[in-house]
Formats: sequence, structure tokens, C-alpha cells
Amino acid sequence: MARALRLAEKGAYTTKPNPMVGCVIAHGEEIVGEGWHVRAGEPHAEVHALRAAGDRARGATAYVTLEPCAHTGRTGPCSDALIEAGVARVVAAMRDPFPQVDGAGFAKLQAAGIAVESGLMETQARALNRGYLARLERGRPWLRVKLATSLDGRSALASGESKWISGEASRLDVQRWRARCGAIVTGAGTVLADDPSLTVRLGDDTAFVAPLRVVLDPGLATVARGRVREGDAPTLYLHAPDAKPPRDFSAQHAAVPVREGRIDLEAVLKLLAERGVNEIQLEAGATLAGAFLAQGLVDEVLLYIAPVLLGENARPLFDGLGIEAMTHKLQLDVIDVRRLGEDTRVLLQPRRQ
Ligand code: AOF
Ligand code: ZN
Repeated sequence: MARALRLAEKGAYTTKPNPMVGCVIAHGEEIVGEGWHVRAGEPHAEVHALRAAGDRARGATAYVTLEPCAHTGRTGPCSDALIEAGVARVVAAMRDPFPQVDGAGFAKLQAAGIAVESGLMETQARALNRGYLARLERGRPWLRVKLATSLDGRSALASGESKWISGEASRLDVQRWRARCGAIVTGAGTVLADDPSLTVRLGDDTAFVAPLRVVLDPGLATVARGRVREGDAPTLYLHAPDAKPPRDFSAQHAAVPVREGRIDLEAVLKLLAERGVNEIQLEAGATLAGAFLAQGLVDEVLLYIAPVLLGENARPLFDGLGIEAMTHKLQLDVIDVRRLGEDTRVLLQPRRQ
């Protein structure tokens, strides 16, 4: 299963909106076939592994990181393929919450006399597909906030400018996190201050599916400008219901509820989940980052700490948290720490009360 999980992760940049899935077919210690889901619309992991195994799938055990599907989507049901190949036993890491599967894959296999077990390395399998699971189980994507900070906890100058705080290794690392996500979300303020392109630039020919670039812009103040509409990735503007895009507007746009000039963030997340976004990377300023955090909508903080000082006039990481007493402090758990050149990368998760 550990091997199957590693195979699954090879699809991290390309399977969206589908989950990453890996499959290993074995007789005891001997692996006879393996595969992973590469791209939505293409064969599932089991099909690749069964093809590789050929006749040797008969009587074998299939280790799969997700329940084999029972439905005919863009490909035929994997449970049928496993049955036809004569597999004797299927060990899954977890059940697939996808409504058309959700136990039906296991039931099909069992009805055909195949021994089925589920739950092996489930924690790791759930962590791998945290975005897919967030979308299906709670109706909103997994949300990661990416921030670059100075040693004194500042994210931008007073002007809002926040470019080039972190070093080159960190900036390349950010590209890999971007490649994983289904949408990169930013705010109008960041478009005006930094003019980011929000594209994925991995520096090599690694395949990826370009994330949707989303600009939260209640009044559509930035549509006439910005690199966010250039390059090879779609862009979606989310605006107030009464804002009207210019007549010759070519980018995607949609209205979301706005209260007192502030976009309803939960509505944004619901809309993006409905569009198949599993994982969001928020790359915005302190106002938007603070609003998501204060509303409990942040799942993960990706923080690059650079050995620079920006001084007391610079902007904080998060605005509007409204913390007055120690008892109100927000506690996060450190998931991972590593050095990237001169910078330190810390991955954290807000602790759920
Ligand atoms: C599996 N093995 O490798 C994957 C599965 O659009 P489709 O036909 O590719 O179906 C997508 C759904 O199939 C997805 O939401 C999930 O339930 C399942 N993904 N299942 O047996 C795989 N990728
Ligand atoms: Zn399948």
C-alpha cells in the first residue's frame, strides 16, 4: 500500500478534479503489476495495473489507495475489471465518498466472491487526497494560504508591495504547490499592488493541469489590467451582483453575494467546489488572508520565512483577527519544517477547537 500511495502521488499535478489513486498487484511479496491514475478522462489506476499484470492478475491481491469504482464515468468500472481479471483479494486504503461509488465498489467485488479489506494506511490515503475529500465531504475545497514573511512577521510594504521577500528556492517551491491546486485565489488589492501572473512555472517539462486563476474583485476594478489574464491558464473574476463586466469582456466571471463591500467567502468556496476545485492556494494580501483565517476557512498555512526585516511600517501577515487577549490567540500545529536556501519553510494547520 505504501508503494501504491507513492505511485498515486505521481498524479498530483494532473488528476484534478479526480483523486490521486495508485494500485499495486502482487502475489505475496512479488509485484506483478502497478499503475496510477494519470489524468481525468484517462484509465484509472487499476486498469493500468491490470494491463501490466496480464494473466498474472489471476489469484493475486490488488492494493488500491481508494475503493475501486462501481460506475461507468469516462472509463468503465474498475471493480468489473478486477473481477474479470480474476483477482482473489482487494485491499483498499479507504472508501470512495463519490456518490456513485461510496461502498458500491466493495459490494460488487464481494458479490463476485472477492475478499475485500479496507482501511490499510487510511490516514495517509486521506492526507494524500485531502482536497478531493474536502470537496466531496464538506462541499468546499481544501484551502492553503501561501505567505512569505520577514523575520519580523511582515508580509508586504505599506504600499502593499510584497514581491521578492523570499529567495529563489522558495519561489520555485511555490510553483510546485501551485501545480497541485485546482485554483489560485487572489484579491483585487494584490492584482493592483503586485500584478502577479499566478501561472505555474516549474522550469522543466513536467506535465500539469493549469489551475484556475480566481480574482475576488467585488467592483471589477482590475479587469482592465493585470498579468493575471495573460498566459496559458483560465481566469475567473468573482464580483458583486451589481457589478457589470465591460462589454467586450472575455474572461470568465460570476456574481457572488457581497455584504458591506465584502465578498461572502463561504459562497466563493462553494462555487469553486461546484466547479470541481479540490484544493485552493490563496495568494493574497493580509486583508483577504485574515478574513479567511478569522472565519475558520483556512486548512493549511504555507509560510516562507526569509531572513530579512521589513520594519514597523510594513504590513502584517493577517489583518482583522481581532485578538485582544491571550485567550483569543489562534493556535496552529506545525506539520513540517525545512530549509530552502536562506529561507525556512513551515507548513502549519490551524488547530480546530
Ligand atoms: C478508481 N480508480 O484510479 C480513480 C477513481 O470521470 P471518471 O470516470 O474518471 O470518474 C471519476 C471518479 O472515479 C472519481 O470521482 C472517483 O470517484 C473515481 N476515481 N476510481 O477506481 C481510480 N481515479
Ligand atoms: Zn475506476
